[in-house]
Amino acid sequence: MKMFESIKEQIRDIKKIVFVTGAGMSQESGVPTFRGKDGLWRNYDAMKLATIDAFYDNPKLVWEWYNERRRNIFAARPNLGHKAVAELEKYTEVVVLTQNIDGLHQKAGSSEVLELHGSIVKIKCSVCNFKDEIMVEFSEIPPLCKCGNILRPDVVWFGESLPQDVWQKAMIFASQCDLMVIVGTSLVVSPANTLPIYAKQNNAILVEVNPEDTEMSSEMNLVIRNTSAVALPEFVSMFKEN
Ligand code: BJW
Ligand code: ZN
Repeated sequence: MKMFESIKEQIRDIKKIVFVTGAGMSQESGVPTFRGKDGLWRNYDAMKLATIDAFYDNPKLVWEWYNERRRNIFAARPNLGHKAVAELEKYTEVVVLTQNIDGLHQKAGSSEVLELHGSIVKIKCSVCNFKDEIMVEFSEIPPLCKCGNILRPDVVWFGESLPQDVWQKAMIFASQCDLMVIVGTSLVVSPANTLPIYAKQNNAILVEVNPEDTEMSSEMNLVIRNTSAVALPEFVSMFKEN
C-alpha cells in the first residue's frame, strides 16, 4: 500500500502544508456529511436548513437541528485522520482551513485552525453585536438576546459572507503553500472551493483525499481514493522517513 509514492521525492522540499477539510474529514468520527443520504435530518435536506431563510421561517426547527448536531459532536472523538494532521506539525509548517464547525481538528491538537464556516459552540445575536459561547443547552428555543431579538448559531449560512478576517488569512495561506491536501469536501460550496486555485497559482502540489470524485479531481496532482482516517496516517508517515 503505497498511496503517496508518486510525490514521495517532492516531499523533502515541502515547507508549508495547507489542509482544506470538509465534512468527510469527520465522517469516521461519526459526524454525518451534508450531501448524499447522510445529509438528511428528520427528512429535511441539510442544504435547505443551512440558510438564513430557513432560520427566519422556523428558528425552532433550525435550533433543534443544531442542538442535535452539537450533542453528537460533543460525544465525537477526533479520528486517526485528525490526529495525523496534528502530528504533522512536528515535521513541517501546517495550517488547517476547515469548513467544519465541529472543533475536532483543535481537539486532536492542531494549533493553526481557521474555521471558515464558524463553530458549533458559538452563538451570536441576529441583530446586535452580542456574541458568546454556548456550554449548556438553552431551556427554551429559540433563545433570546438581552436586546430582545433571536440568538442564532454563529455559523455561516448560504448567502452570508464568511468572517472576513478569517477568509483573508485563508487566502494568504492558500496562496503561499507548497502542498495543499484537500480532504473530505465535495468542493461545491464557494468561496471555500476556490482555495485550491490560489494554491495552484503558487505551483503548489495538490492532493485530494476522498473516496469519491469531486468538482476538482481533474485539477489534482494526486488523487487518493480512500478515507481520511486510512490515507492521512500514511501520508504523515512519509515525513517521518525523510
Ligand atoms: C470522505 C469520507 C471520509 C465521505 N474520508 N472523505 C446561488 C444563490 C445564492 C448563493 C450562491 C449561488 N450560487 C453560488 C452561491 C454561493 C454559495 C454556494 O456555494 N452555493 C452552492 C451550493 C451552489 N455560497 C455561499 O452562499 C457562501 N457565502 C458567499 O458566497 O457569500 C457571498 C454571497 C453573498 C450573498 C449572495 C451570494 C454570495 C456561504 C456558504 C456557507 C456554507 N454553509 C454550510 C453550513 C455551515 C454551518 C453548519 O455546518 O451547519 O457549510 S453548508 C455546508 O456545505 C457546510 C459545509 O461546510 C459546506 C461544504 O460541505 P462539505 O464539507 O464539502 O461536505 P459535503 O457533504 O458536500 O461533502 C463531503 C465529502 O466528503 C464528499 O465528497 C464525500 O465523498 C467525502 N467523504 N466520507 C474522506 N471518511
Ligand atoms: Zn442582541
